[in-house]
Amino acid sequence: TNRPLRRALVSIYHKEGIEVLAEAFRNAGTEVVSTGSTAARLAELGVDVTEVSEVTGFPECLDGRVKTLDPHIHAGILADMTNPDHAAQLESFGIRPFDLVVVNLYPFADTVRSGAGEADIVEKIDIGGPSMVRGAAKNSATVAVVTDPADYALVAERVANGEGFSLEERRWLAGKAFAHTGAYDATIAEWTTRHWTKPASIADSQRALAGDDQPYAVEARKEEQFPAAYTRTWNREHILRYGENPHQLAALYTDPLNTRGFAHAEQLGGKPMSYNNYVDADAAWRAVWDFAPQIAVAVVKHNNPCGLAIGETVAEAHLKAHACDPMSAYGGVIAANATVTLEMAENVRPIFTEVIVAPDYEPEALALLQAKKKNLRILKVAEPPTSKFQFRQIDGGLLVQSTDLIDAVGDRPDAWKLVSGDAADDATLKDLEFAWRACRCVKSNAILIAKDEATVGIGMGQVNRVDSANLAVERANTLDDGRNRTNGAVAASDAFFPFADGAEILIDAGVRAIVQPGGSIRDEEVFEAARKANVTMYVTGTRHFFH
Ligand code: 93A
Repeated sequence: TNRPLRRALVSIYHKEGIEVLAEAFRNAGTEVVSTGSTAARLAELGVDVTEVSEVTGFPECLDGRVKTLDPHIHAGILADMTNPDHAAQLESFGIRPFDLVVVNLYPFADTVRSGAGEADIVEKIDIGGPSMVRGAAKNSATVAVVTDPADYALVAERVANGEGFSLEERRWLAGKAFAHTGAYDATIAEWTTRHWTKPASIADSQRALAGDDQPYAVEARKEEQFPAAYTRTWNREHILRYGENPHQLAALYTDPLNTRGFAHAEQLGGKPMSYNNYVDADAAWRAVWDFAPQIAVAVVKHNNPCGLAIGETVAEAHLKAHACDPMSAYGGVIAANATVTLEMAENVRPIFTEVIVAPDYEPEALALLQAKKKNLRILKVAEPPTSKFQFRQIDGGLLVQSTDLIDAVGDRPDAWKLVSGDAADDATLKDLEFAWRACRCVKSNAILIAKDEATVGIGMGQVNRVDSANLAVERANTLDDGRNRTNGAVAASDAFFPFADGAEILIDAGVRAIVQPGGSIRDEEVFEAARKANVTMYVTGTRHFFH
């Protein structure tokens, strides 16, 4: 089934690696047909090359938009030479078949990422290239197709030894080629559907055609915010050492249209990032940005915060966050939403830490961490989190939701309703606001106790709210120095109290104010428990489940 590579069609945008091909073609005397600048480069390298326009009898035109789109090329690619009728037809047209097609497509994603304008981006939508690739891949019965420069050496070997590829090998190449054009088109679809959204005129016409005189149904409005399918493909950035456990495979994939976001963190020191490092550091990174423009630091372990605080300085925020639960902070991940200072770096130095992530580092801070903490993974991420949507895989499907951003960044709790006790004074209100924002990054059921804009006890991930409340109180009051940190503190609950018992645990522990969504059918019982103890309670009307 091997077919010698006697005639090749080569059209490659990136010319890296072309020397390898040129040398093989030259020595084997392969007939090479090629497009404009590829032909020029091959000729420079001493290959006897035929221009595509010579084969088609038609000049490349429309600024290169039409080069290879011609039956003289495509019949040569698509003729199944194992079929005598195809062979006879080609013969009658005076067209010779290709045995090899090597294509490297216009760099669409690179052009988007470079920040180029729309006209440049559109011009980089390759039409002729994918047509050749798909034609050759369809006709793997007789044609070998190569889209991956990593395979050039393989092609050179098979050109040189005169053997070409077997059917099995051509099919493998065809699969790679279809994956390549599929991903290429998916990326184009992602960009176009994101940038060219449904205009009101279309929505109007569709509504009229459906006989709907209602002004914009809610469902329709929601639907328009989602693409029909998530078409974007992801680039495999690198293989990770292992997954959540050493026996699991893992890799990091990134969005081909984006160089932003946590996945593109710049690593300035330490061991390679592990799967769990990425999960925890990303959680910590998202947590601190809920507080911007205030300076915040989070310490995260196993995807949950074991300390979170805001401060006048980043060093102060870190000390406050660390003090919440120094035992759990061992081996944790630290995130800051402000430049790490030398003072903070000195405080971090004695603490065993897996990862630190921040928008930047003072030069002396970075030097200290690099010199004194060789294993610490130091990450720099220039911008706040970018994801507007979150994805979660379920078996056979994908759940998509918009990111929970309500009450983040600067929203004042004006809409909170006082349901028990006196209105909070400014300091208490600040703590309540802090606690309410902080409980968003705690796995449900979340009960979070805070004082002086720092967490002091966090109850997370429990299957009932009473356990979470007990855990939060216990964590707050088990420091070596025996301090009672719940007395006079405030508490937040990520969702309503279904019964009064959870709230009562907090009240008995001495908290002076509680914020929670409200909405339980037993709200009155919960409010009554707070009123009896003269504890301030606000309901927010929104909740922050986080599973
Ligand atoms: O503009 S195109 O879509 N029209 C075509 O007919 C065509 N044929 C090949 N782009 C086309 N190509 C692409 O040109 C190839 O995919 C390759 O990326 C590039 C190579 O052109 P050159 O050899 O002139 O650099």
